[in-house]
Amino acid sequence: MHKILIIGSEGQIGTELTIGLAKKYGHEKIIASDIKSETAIEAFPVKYYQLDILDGKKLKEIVLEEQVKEVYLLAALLSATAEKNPSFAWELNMQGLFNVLNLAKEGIINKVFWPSSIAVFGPSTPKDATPQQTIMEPTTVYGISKQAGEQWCNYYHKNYGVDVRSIRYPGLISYTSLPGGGTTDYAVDIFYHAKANGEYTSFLEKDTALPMMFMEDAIRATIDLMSAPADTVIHRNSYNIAGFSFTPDKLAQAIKKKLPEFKIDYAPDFRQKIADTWPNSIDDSDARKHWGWNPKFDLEAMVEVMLENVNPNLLFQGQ
Ligand code: NAD
Ligand code: AKB
Repeated sequence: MHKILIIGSEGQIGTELTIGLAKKYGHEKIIASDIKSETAIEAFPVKYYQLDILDGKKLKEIVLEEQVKEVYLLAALLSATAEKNPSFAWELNMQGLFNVLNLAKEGIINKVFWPSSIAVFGPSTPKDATPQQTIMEPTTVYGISKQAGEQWCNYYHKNYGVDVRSIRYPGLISYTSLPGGGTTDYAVDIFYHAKANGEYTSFLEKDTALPMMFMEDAIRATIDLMSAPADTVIHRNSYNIAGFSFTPDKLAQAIKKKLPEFKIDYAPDFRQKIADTWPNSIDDSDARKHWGWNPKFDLEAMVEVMLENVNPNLLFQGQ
């Protein structure tokens, strides 16, 4: 019975993907790992290892010991954090990927999931309905690492037959754990502040439109892509997928419909410059055609679920 390893299981995506995979395949098939000393995942407990993805030797030991055949690599520095430490971000985001791809090249594992991002696009990319294949001149270290990572995934697939699959996630919105240092984090933070004290100061301008998605859709997309027959996965760099797009103002209006007293103001910081280089909206027709992608959540449905479920205590525990 082969097993599935998640690296970066304690993060915003990892906490929900670990549970999603455990529900689908059974908790005994799932191994979670993160640089953190212990796991905070209580629902669907799975075996957990403390692992630094830069430690290729320990990674290989765990993979062999547990007979892991499939790896989901989520450990990375996100856009805002990466700008504060570009050389470490490059090392973590690239070397982590090589450590996993090389296990596949050696035939030790069979399948890899590695997430890319809308950050692969840059100021010269068409901003609306950004196509799958287009100009990509990212200006952040995060975007450069994701674009290079995409090319390496394609290279390992074409030259070594590695079955690697990838999605360019938009900004992801969820309530189970806090986001980990991205430019789209405002769209999660806003719900905690709306519930805690009815107001929020956005670090992006009122009219900055960005592509976003509710986490449940992102997890379903990830599991569907990884379960799709190999010959339907045509793009081996990464797939565009889209949920919905909004500006801070539009999100605030949607929250106000549920919490009429809610107030927002704006104090853009360094993340504005990053957001200004990213698309407004994404064309995901190839993902729809090739492996049946179809989002379920729109802005209103997402706002309703978030307001119902965010626990403001989580925000204040992290301070
Ligand atoms: P996150 O920051 O919430 O989680 C990353 C996890 O990796 C954390 O638990 C962290 O402890 C762990 N980690 C950090 N360094 C590590 C190391 N050296 N070894 C092992 N674990 C380490 O990030 P996330 O939002 O869950 O994102 C996961 C992946 O998805 C990243 O590659 C990110 O670029 C990509 N992505 C995320 C989003 C989003 O909106 N969340 C959007 C696009 C792409
Ligand atoms: C970030 O803002 O860095 C991430 C992403 C879109 O890649 N949420």
